[in-house]
Amino acid sequence: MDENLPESPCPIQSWVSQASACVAHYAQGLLRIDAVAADILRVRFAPSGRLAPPRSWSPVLDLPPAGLSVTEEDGVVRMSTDAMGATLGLECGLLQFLTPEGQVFAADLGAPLWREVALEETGMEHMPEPELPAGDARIGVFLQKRMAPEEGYYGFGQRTGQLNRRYRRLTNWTIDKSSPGHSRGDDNMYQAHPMFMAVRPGLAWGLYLNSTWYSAFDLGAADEEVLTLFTLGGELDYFVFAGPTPAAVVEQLTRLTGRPMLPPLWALGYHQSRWSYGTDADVRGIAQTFREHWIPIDAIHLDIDYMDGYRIFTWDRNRFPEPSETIAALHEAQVRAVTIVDPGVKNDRETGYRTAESGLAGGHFIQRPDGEPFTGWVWPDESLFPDFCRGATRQWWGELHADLVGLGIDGIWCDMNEPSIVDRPFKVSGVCEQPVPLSITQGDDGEALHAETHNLYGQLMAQATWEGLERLRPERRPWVLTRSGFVGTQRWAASWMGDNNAWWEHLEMSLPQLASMGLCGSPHVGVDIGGFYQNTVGELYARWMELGTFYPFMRCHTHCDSRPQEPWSFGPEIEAIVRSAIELRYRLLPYLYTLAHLAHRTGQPLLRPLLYDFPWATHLHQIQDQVMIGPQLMIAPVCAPGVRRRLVELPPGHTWYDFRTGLPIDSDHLVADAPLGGIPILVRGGSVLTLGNIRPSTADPVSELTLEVYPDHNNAGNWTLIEDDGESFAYREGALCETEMGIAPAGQGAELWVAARRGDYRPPARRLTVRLHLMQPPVGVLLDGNEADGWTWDDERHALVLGLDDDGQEHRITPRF
Ligand code: MIG
Repeated sequence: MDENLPESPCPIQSWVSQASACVAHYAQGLLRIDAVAADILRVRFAPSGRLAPPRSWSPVLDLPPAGLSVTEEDGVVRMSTDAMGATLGLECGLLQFLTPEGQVFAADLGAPLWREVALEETGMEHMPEPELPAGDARIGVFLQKRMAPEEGYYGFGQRTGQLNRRYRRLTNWTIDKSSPGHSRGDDNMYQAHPMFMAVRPGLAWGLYLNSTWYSAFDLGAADEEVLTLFTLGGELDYFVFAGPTPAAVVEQLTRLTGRPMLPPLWALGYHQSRWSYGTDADVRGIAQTFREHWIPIDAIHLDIDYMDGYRIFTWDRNRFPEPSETIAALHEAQVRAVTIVDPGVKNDRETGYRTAESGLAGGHFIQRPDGEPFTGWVWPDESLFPDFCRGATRQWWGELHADLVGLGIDGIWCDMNEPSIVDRPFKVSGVCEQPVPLSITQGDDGEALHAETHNLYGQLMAQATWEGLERLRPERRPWVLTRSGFVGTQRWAASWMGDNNAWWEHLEMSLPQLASMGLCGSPHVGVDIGGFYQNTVGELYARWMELGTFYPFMRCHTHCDSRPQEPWSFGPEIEAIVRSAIELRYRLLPYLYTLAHLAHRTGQPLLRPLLYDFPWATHLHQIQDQVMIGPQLMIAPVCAPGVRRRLVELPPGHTWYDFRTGLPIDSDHLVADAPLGGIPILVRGGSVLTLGNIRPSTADPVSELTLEVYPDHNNAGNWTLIEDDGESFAYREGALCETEMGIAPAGQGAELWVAARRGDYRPPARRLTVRLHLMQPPVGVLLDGNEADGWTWDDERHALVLGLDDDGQEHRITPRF
């Protein structure tokens, strides 16, 4: 890589300050720094001296710019906003960033460099053309920054391997990581997130490399203390987030690239899938068996076999004689229906296949330079591929969902959208990948090369789908699941991590994987519970379901060749464990749904690594087999067979409670019992955990709400339960119900206060049970200052229990000792 490096672009010859920007000219190349917000600086460097044109499909939103003050002193240009600073040395051309206190981070080690890059030097495989397209596409830009010795590097989106990626080299290019699935040493997967946060004692800062081209991070792999940013495309464009905490970085990233969508409530329930429940009878049978076995469920997924010869937006009428009746039967059983849709449109011009015809007529498919549509092979054999970079194509794609919406389909599952394409029919031997040529142009007027748009294929498909559903059914929030994605996909879709294996290693890997997604602003994630490839066994299935209870997106899914993977498939003992795992999911829904609202407001992930909530507890940052679920719960799953106990680290500064026994633990760690069906679940002191009753599906309202109150040392803490109708956009106009509640000191103990409800949404009438966990039984209890009767003391769980009607008024429950 060191050969033919250009001369340094230095020195900087001139600079000017504009409203919220500083533009500097190197001897060769242009540098522009924009304060897109007080806590987000954008840096662009173009060796050619001209910046790339804005793209309609850019993942970055326009934010109101912030003030940037720029001064020069002793050969250094100093820039500052209210929340961060930067300095640029005029002679050396080095840029570095500063906290308001003057702490340096993300400091350049050299000026940016660039040179022509050969295809073989990249990680892009199986490309149909021998070289990168001519021009900017093959100009790689490099920038080296110093890695502080104590910094860990987290995020990077959908990855295998460890939470902390320091010392690795990672590339960003979406591919179908298909059979036999992914494993630990892999690099690219289905989604690309050129985004990370660096965490050191006292400071977290973030970086988003705003390039949809092939790009890479070297995180000290080549040189221990050197971070290298690399991208093709002839321009380096990156955003630096000031932090200073991991939570602040995620907030900044999602302010810039969009907040996560708010899923409908049902989508947080349990989903059952396999490749495929392939007939009307299969689908009805699964729903019915769930009901007969009293196992809660909210959704069943229909994989590719519902279609007629894999033609998207059609049904196989032998398997599903009357799809509307199949869907109605599911709805009757309070089960939602999700259908898969692949981007490949069968290149069928003979049989009056409307999707192909209307797409060809509208010019919606990716075209070769000769004007003929590009084709490749997928499930429907030779297929055409929509150009989702075009606004009119996204519009057309959205409308194609009208029939599915008309049938009552509740959600759309976008698969194969990396896009995944091969060179011949799947059944013919010797199948090879056949990616879209990088030199093909996409977008309105062919504005961009596929080399630039490739990584966005899945994101734009998800966007087109979400927007289509929104237009077709504006009264309901769309729900879209996507396999491929990019930074920004969170605005439109949930995602799963693709084709895993029924291996303990993959159960374990799901934690750093999903935690990393959350740090990249994509909170609604899950993996195939039980494993996709290969046959799972009862113990692994039960352990996975116990963990899956806490996945933001909880779905069991498996390959067409694997054995049945429904909750009852492994005998009554496993079924009982799995039933209670799913029941716990339903009890947690009021909490999880509040977390989904918080994610929608600030990006905060539902599932997150310990470093997110305890950035100051640096000794816990490498822990990846325990995660937080929101700020109140911590789980410690079992990730190996035969294990019935495990070590649990308890972050300092809090009393922790065992969720099952309700009892406090006074230590910084614990060797916890973890029988099958009983993975350790801990509650942080200071929490008011809101639990609902068990119900067959979210179609039944919560009829009993339990407030589990866990006082901390200081008898403080509060929480706001957020509710709405679970389905519509009315929450945007204030149809919300927010109930603030908290813990306050009272005598030698703690009391609970509940504020009056706020907002225009009224939940259905229900009972409220307060369970106040205390060290000793009280002698009496005051409800709103009056002696309460009817309270009890739960001796086993050390809790005072009091029931009342949830009337939405202010209440105070005070124990007397
Ligand atoms: O070539 O639709 O990751 O979840 O079951 C395989 C069939 C295509 C890959 C997805 C998987 C899905 C399967 N699909």
